[in-house]
Amino acid sequence: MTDLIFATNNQHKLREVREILGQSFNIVGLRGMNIFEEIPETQDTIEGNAIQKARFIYEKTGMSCFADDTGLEIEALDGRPGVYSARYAGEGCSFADNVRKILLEMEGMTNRKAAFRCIFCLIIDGREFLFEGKVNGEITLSSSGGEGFGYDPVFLPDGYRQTFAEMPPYLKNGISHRGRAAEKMKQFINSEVAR
Ligand code: ITT
Repeated sequence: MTDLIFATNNQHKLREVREILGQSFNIVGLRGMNIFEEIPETQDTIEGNAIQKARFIYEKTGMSCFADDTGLEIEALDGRPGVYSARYAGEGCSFADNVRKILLEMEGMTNRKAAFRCIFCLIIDGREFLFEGKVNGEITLSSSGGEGFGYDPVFLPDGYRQTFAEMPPYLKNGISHRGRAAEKMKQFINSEVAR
């Protein structure tokens, strides 16, 4: 069993990653470590924030850990909300506030192309490794579905007729940005670390 701390305060991400990595990994979230403080996320790239979050927790605990930073990049909005996806509608905003804001900004736009991009930063014995996962899709005209979190109700992955929020979790995890990044990290750990 591989023990890893997941440097996240987002319980949805924690649930997804546990499901993707499976039984041979023991993934402990920050609550499980009794860490309740906000981790600084002050970089202006997704990579930079993933590294910053993972380093913060590694320095605090000295234990193997990883972080996930994710952004929704919308072509017609010049890549926004991107690295600012979490607080796009302002400090303390809800997922619904963010969704409302992008739907409003995109009103009347015909180019609805978007992608979720996710970077995992893994730190083991002080060594850092990055893994990327990306999924292309479109922003729908309105929200639908009650699964998932964040922008899932308005993200329609290419090749599917359901938004991420309309899919059962296993289906989203099988094709999502996070699923792809986590799968790469899993292969790396199984082949390079856990031999
Ligand atoms: P941590 O930093 O504690 O991990 P966070 O929610 O702040 O949690 P991010 O900085 O990566 O995470 O923020 C990305 C935001 O993008 C997140 O708050 C959601 O609104 C959205 N997001 C991330 N992953 C998503 C997914 O799989 N589906 C839909 N929206 C997602």
